[in-house]
Amino acid sequence: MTFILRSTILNVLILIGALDGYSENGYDLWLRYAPITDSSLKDHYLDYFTSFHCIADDPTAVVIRKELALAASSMLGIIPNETSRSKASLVIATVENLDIPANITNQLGTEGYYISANRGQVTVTANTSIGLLYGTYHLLRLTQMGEPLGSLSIIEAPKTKIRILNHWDNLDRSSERGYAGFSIWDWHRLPGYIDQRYIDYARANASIGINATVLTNVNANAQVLTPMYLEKVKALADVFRPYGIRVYLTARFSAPIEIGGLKTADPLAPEVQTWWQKKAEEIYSMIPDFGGFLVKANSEGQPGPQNYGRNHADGANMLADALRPFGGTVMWRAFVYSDEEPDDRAKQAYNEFKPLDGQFHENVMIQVKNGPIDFQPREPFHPLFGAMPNTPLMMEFQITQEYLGQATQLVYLAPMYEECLQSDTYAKGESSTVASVIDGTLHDYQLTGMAGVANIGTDINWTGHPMAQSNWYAFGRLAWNPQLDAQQIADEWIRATFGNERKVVETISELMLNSWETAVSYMTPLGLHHLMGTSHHYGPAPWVDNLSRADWTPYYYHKSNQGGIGFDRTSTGSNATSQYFPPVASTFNDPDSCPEKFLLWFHHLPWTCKMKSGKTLWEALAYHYQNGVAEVRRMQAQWKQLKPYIDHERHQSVSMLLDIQEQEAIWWKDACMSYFQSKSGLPYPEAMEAPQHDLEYYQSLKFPFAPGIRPKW
Ligand code: GCV
Repeated sequence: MTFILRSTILNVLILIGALDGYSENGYDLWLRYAPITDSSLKDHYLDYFTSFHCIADDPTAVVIRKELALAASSMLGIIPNETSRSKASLVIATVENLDIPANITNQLGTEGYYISANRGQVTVTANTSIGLLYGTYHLLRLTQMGEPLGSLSIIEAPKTKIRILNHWDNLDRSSERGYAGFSIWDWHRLPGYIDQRYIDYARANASIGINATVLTNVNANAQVLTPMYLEKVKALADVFRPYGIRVYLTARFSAPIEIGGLKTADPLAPEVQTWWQKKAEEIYSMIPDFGGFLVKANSEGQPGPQNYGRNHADGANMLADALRPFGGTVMWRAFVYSDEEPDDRAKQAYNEFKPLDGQFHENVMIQVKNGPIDFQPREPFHPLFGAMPNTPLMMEFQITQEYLGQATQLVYLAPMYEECLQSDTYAKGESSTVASVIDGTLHDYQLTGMAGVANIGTDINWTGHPMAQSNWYAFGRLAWNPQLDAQQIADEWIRATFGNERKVVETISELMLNSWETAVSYMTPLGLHHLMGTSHHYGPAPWVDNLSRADWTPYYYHKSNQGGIGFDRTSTGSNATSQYFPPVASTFNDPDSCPEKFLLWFHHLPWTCKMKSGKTLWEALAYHYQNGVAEVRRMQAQWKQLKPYIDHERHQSVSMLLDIQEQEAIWWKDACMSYFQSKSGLPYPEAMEAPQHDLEYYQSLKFPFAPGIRPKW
């Protein structure tokens, strides 16, 4: 009786569910492997996935077999049958088992692959099992995208060596600038408890070519280097190894004092050097493929070599020497600035690091943020790119949206990454793009890499905002190949995440590709930057001008007064423009040639000066803020049209977030324009919707529990 009642209720629920559409919670990311409903396409894929032959036989091959089974059962309703090579429609084998011409195998390196199709058989081959895994994921991506497999000939190899996520995660599971719940690393239950999330995290990363991860925050805690925590790190490294992912840790420079009982952390002190050498030995005895250390030193209160009168090269080289016997790398961050230094914050990293070019040991890389301030909605490229020919520089992008709408706003970041990567530094004349610095071709770097500050947490959909998954995906794809374009990446991601329906692909693609420019427009148009609220960085607070450090106030960056607005970084101002190569330096230096998107980054200009459009600067500012709001409203309308095509849960979730985004865009416009009006004294242009509240209202807003703030311990 109870059973009958329960099943009746269940049927009703299913019926209601069916009326409402099915639901997905986003956990499967871009590896959804949605059932293929088009019968001819399904028949086509059945031809290739029904039987396979996999020659590799190691833990990575186990992963390949499992992924194939998962994908084929979900997309095609079959479990592929493992058979002999001659009978198989899909062959996955390293090159020594096949007859592959040397001109192809030579291009594959240790992670590349070759996919070919011949007489009804698809072959994935590589020099290594990891290459086979990457090739398998490529094949599955094409299948999810509905691409035919009959005439494939694809040669792929990554353009950078280290493609790494940086988790700003603390041992208490809080995550600095994390907006998707807690850290996924369950330190307390490690090493005994292996969460399924670790495996799915590894699958997701491997599917886009990410091959490394830094588990801990750059604002580091030395405890992670103690034996108890290293056991836990080892457990994670063991899970990730078959997926080709190496584990790195952040090294707190003062660890020898804090956990080693020494009196100093001076990099030139022999006892400090010995301590790190022993620590490296200990780590490698547990984790033989340990990647190395990421270090934030002498920045925002972190200890470093300068505490002992030494420089960054002294500090980095000491750690590098400890790691070198084991093949480890030091990634030393160039994110340094100090309020005790009177020079423009935008210049300080260049000033400190450029003179050290060539002084770093060969297993050191300098990790440079994309722009010279700090992951602002839009920054010009960092002047260090191109300026250190003798030191490998790696890129640091932020995937988590600290300054770009956190987890309430839809902002697809690939166009921003692309703008930076395609910027021409002119370091060696035309076509010396940032991408060519990063992939090592410009200066012949032996070490190359790209880091992304992760946006991953315990939220069921991993990234808080369902659409923010695209930024994790885009980072991985661009780290693999910095030349890819944002549109192609969006297309792949949308098809895997929401399906191949044309209306869905076209609408979401347009919406995503405009979203970054839209956010810049309603937050920090025309080169404005760092207008965000203190500490949490959520929402506008351009009026803040009285913190203990001037360089943490928004006022420092916009300097608006009755006369005008903007930071004068020209030769008559801070002269930051001189850190760029000609002709970039002169282009930025002259307000007439400076791209308007960077105008107020480099120039302090009168409110009434004329823009290229004929508008005054004041009118142009108002136009951008208003246009940003209008564009969010367009995004809402576009998304609404997709209701019949997208499952209820994900559609509803993005709809609600777009409503929040609209409110936040209005808030940005109103708060910034009322504040700037208090300086310019000019009337709002007619086309701008008047602010909903007065300036005092916006100034009174407080967010003491906003997510992602650095814990105080
Ligand atoms: C991890 C910014 C962020 C900090 C971050 C720092 C960094 O200042 O607000 O949370 O610290 O960048 O990149 O080190």
